Amino acid sequence: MYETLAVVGATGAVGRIVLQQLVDRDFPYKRLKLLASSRSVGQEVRVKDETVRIELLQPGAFKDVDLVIASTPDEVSAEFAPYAVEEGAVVVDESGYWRMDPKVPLIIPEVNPDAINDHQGIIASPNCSTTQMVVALAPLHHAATVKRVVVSTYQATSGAGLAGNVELEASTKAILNGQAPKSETFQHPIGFNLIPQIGSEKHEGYTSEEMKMVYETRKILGDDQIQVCPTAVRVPVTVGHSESILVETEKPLSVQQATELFRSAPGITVVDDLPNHGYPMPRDCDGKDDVFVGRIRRDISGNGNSIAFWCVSDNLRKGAATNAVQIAELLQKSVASAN
Ligand code: 11C
Repeated sequence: MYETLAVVGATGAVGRIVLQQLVDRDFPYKRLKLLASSRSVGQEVRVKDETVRIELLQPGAFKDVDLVIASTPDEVSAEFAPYAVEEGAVVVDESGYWRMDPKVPLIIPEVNPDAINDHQGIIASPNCSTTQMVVALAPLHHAATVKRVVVSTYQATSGAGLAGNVELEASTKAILNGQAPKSETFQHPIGFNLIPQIGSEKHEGYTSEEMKMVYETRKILGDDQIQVCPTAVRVPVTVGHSESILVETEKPLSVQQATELFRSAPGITVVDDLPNHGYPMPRDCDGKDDVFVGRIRRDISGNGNSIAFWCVSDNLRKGAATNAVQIAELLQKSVASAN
């Protein structure tokens, strides 16, 4: 067992859920250490039946730590993860910094658990919009080989952290009160709006968020031939990313076969009853750990090898905290079976 667990970034939108998940999932550890930047040092956080004081994230902080779950901006992870590993810890990292490093496994436990055996101290958890899409694509890929994906996302403001939700509320209130809404976290006012830009320009007019969906999907599914055409859009919803996905497979899949594959895949709940208005929506998925799939239908514009569906997941849970804690559970199991 990893005895001393450190959570880095425990006061952020994802870090708070990591702590809650550790309790809810009865994650085994003997000692918990919370680390953060100087802004949060000294704050006390209640975890299960103990009060833990936040300590400074700095070299030396990991000398007594075995396992780290970190939710920080990329530049923070770039700096601390190497010294955490040097000091003897294994880091499960939720930032984008390490994901495409060939030495770093990028893991969704339901999809590619065996990749954990190759870790060299850092294990990355994917971007939220990638994770839910790949959980849904994996059973189709294994049965029929995914060739091409066209995806449009409808991403919640909490993807930008607590500040994103604060801005949505302030922006909505300002507009309702006839005032000019501010936009500091997002590029434009988010109240009563949609913003078709998440991240910065990265490649041929695609944003960094969109290119994460391209590169990370290929790495997790272990297939560089998969073509992904993403459009990532910020929407005025606090929690729960939604995605409209069209997937083309090498072998044809009927709607019934695709539905059966979704139903029997781990981590997926199918909600698909259009006549009775049954389909996944962010409000219903908030606070849940699964990836929800519905509106499964034949691509009526295609040649018989493509399926369209709708996919929703809590971006702070399966898209971030839950996946990271599941990776940590996988590590615990691999350590237990090695002993
Ligand atoms: C968003 N997907 O919704 C982003 C947030 O690479 O982990 C997560 C960024 C990342 O804004």
